[in-house]
Amino acid sequence: MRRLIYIGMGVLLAGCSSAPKPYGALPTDAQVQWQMMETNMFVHFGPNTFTGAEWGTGKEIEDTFYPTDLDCRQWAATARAAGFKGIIITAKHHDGFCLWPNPVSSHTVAQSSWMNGQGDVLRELSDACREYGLKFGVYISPWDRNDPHYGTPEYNEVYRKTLEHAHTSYGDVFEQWFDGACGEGPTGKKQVYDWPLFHGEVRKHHPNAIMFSDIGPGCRWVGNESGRAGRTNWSALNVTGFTPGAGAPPQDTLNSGNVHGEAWVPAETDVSIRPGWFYRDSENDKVKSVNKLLQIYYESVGRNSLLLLNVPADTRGHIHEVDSVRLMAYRAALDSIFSADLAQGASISASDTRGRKFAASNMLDGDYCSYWAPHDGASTPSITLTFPEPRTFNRVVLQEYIPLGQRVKSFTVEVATDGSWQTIAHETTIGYKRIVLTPTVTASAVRITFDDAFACPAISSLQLYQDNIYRDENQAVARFDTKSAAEPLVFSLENIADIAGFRYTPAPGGQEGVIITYRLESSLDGTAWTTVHAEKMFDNIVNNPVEQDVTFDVPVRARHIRLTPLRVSGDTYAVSDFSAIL
Ligand code: FUL
Repeated sequence: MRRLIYIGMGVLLAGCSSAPKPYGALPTDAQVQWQMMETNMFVHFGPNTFTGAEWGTGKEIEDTFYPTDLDCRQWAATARAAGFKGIIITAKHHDGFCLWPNPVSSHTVAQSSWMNGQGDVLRELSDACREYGLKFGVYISPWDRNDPHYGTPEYNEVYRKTLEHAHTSYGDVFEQWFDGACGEGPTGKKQVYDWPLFHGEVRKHHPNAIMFSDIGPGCRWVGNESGRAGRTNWSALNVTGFTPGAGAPPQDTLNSGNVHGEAWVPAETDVSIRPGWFYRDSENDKVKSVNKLLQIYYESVGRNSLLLLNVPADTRGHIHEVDSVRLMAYRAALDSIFSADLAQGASISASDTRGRKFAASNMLDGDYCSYWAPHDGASTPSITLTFPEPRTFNRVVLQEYIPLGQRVKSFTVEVATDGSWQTIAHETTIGYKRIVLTPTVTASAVRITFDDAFACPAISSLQLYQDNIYRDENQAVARFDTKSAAEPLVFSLENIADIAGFRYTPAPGGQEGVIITYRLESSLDGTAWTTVHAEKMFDNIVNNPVEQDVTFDVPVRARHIRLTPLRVSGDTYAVSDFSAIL
C-alpha cells in the first residue's frame, strides 16, 4: 500500500514539471538548425550575367560565360561580414549551363574557354565557404532548356546523375534548391518529374540537406519574390496531392502555410537585392535601400521565415561594390537596432508556470533550448515584464520553442503607461521568430497575453528593441490612388519632348492590384492619341512586383503618355509611380 502511495506521488511530482507534449507537425533537427541560420545569401551567376537575360534560352554558346576575375573568396567574405550563414549558388539555371565540369552534360564550364576549360565555380565557392565558416548550397534547375532529353522520361535519370555529381564532389551541401519555374507554355515540352528519385539522390549523399521547392520537403517557397512572408505564417503545410511548379498550392497558401498542415515545411523568402535575379550594369542604381532591406528582414525573419537574399555576381565574378557597401550598411543597421535588448534587467513573471524548469526567466536567458510554459489547459496565460524605470521601445521579439511544434494562434501586447494598460499589438502566429513592429512607446511594464493556442505556449525568448532607423513606407499605401481595373494612367510633361520610355511602379503591398498587360499611347495635345504599344506585358511582375522601366524602340515625341491596363491582378490596382523617362 505504502509503495503504491510513493509511486503515486512520484507520478504526481513528475507531472508537475513534465515537458509539454509536442503538438501537430514537427520539425526535424536539421530543419531547426536550418531555421536558426535566419539569413543566407543567394548568388545568381551564369550565362545570363553576360547576356542581360533573366531566363536564358539554352542556346547560348559556352564561351558566353567568361568572368574576367572570379573571386569566390570575396563573395564569402562579403556574405560573412553581412551576417549570412550560408551561400546558395545557381549551379545550373534554366539555360542548362553548368558552373562545374561534369560528365553528365556537354554544356558546362569545361566546354568554355574560361580558364581554358579548367575552371570550376563550385570548387572555388565550396572552398571559400569552408574557409569563411559558411555553409554551401546548390540551386540546380529541374527545368532545362538545353538538355536534349528534357521532355522525355530519360531526362529524369540525366537530372539524377547531375544531382549525384554535384552532391558528391564538393563536401557538405546544406540546401538543395529545386526551382518550380517552367516557361515552356502550353505547347512546350512537358516533363513529368520523378521527385522521389531526386529526393532519394540528395538524401543518399546529404541526409541533413534541406530540400527547397514550392512544397518542400525541407522548406517551401513563400509564394512571392518580393521578400514578404505572411503576417500569419504557419510552418505546417498540406502537401498531399500537390507537386512543385504548376501543381503547387495557391501562392497565398504558400505565403501563410496551413493552420493544421500535415507536414513541417517552413517558409523560405527568396528575394533579390536588385530588381532582377542576375547582375546588370543598368541596375547598379537600383540596388535596394537599407530601409527596404530592413523591411524585408522584418517581413521574412520577423515573420517566421528564413531570408535568402540574392546578391548576384557581376561579369568580373565579384559581388559589385554597390551591393557589398549596401550590405554592410544593412548589417550595421541591424546591429545597431538589435544590440541592446531592453527586456534585460526587467523582472519577469507569468500568470501560470508548469514548474521550475519552465520558469518565465527562461525567456530572458539567451538560451533557445530553455523556455517558459504554463500548465496544459491554462486559459489565456500571460507574461509580464516590469522595468525598474520606464523604457522606450518599438520592437517586440518572441520565439516559440519549435521542437514542440507551432502552438500559438494569437497574442496581444499591452503596455503600462501612466498606471493603465493599453494594447499596442494584436497578432496571430509566432513560430521560430516573430518581430512585432509597434508604435514607439515608453512604458513601465509590458504584458503579453496568449489569447489562443492549440497547446500550452512554449516560449524560448522575449526581447525588446528600439529601432530608430526603419521607416515604414507601407504606412503610405493609403496615399496611393486605387483605380478600377481599366482606368488609364496619364502622365503629362510641361512641354513637348522626346520621351525615351516610362516607369511604372506598383504600390507596395503584394501581388494583388498589379498591372500585368497594358496599352501605351502618346499625345501631343492630350486629345488625339497615338498607339505606342497596342498590348505589352510586364514580365514576371506578379511574382516580382517591382519598378518597371520600359524603353521605347525609338523615342516618342509627345507631351502626354497614357497607360491603359488590359489585365490586372485583382479588380483594382494601386500605383506608386507612373512617369515618363526622358
Ligand atoms: C525563379 C526563377 O525562374 C528565377 O529566374 C530565379 O532563379 C528565382 C530564384 O526563381 O523561379
